[in-house]
Amino acid sequence: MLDRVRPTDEVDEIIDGLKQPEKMISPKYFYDERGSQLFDEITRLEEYYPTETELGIMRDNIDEMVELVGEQASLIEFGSGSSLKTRILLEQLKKLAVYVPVDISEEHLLQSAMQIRDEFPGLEVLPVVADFTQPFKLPSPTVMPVKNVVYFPGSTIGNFTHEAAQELLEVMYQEAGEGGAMLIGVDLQKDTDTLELAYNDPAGVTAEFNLNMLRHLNREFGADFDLDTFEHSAEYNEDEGRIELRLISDTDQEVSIGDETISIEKDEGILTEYSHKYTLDGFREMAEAAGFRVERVWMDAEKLFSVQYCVRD
Ligand code: AVJ
Repeated sequence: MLDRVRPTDEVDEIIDGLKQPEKMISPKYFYDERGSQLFDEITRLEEYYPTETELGIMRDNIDEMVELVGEQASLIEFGSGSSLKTRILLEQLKKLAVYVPVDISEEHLLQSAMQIRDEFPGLEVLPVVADFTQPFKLPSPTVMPVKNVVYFPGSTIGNFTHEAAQELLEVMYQEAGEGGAMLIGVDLQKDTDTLELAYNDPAGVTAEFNLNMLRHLNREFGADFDLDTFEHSAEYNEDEGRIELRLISDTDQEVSIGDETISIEKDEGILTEYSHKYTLDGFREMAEAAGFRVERVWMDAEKLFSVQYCVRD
């Protein structure tokens, strides 16, 4: 009967989140096909400054980045490497030993690895299917790398709580290995209006992106959320330095998923994403606690976003 419904681990995880005192669903459920398209659309919005700003920082400082990465490095990307930022880097890093994209979604990873191979014929590309929040084994490239450089663009680190981000930085430190480094995009704290506008675009694309998560859960995990009864909310929590995305129920209701029925009250929210914003000092402290030294920070003129090169001492 439920043969269209996917693995129970994931259903269990979703149910578990909905049973917490504050209901939550992991942001990884944003990204079905439509969700990925909507995110793409978000990155092209005037109000959503991070993508364009990070791209600008990459383009303006690429020579210095290439110099720091050096020759015969292994570039290990946390994430599938489907972005334009990765291409800018690969385009300029002419003497890379190997490029290693790491992602949990095998299909997406292998597809984007094939594309990268196509676009960069001389480059060895060795994708690794793994959950990069846990230590994983690196592949053996044909050319022995001089050092490992972990690349983590897009301020994806912002999705993690400080505790989880700290652990992730420690995994990056391990994967960087002796003499290794990390190149990471980190979004910065700024005025509340700018931040809230970036996640409440007037065209409603972010709202659609947020609501689409429920459509995804309905289709893939047999839930029965009524999308018309939820509203998008994105607020900046100044104390925590993070944008918080929620879906707010406009009525008392029950939702079923798997064998469970979940009661949701009118005005109750389901937390769908944190997007942490850092200060330079705040990020440096965490990088240092993981064993890195921040060697170079590049920013745009308005200091909206940073790209940081951190070395393992
Ligand atoms: C892909 C996690 C970096 O936090 O800005 C954009 C996701 N959510 N608009 C972010 C997102 C809503 C994005 N990250």
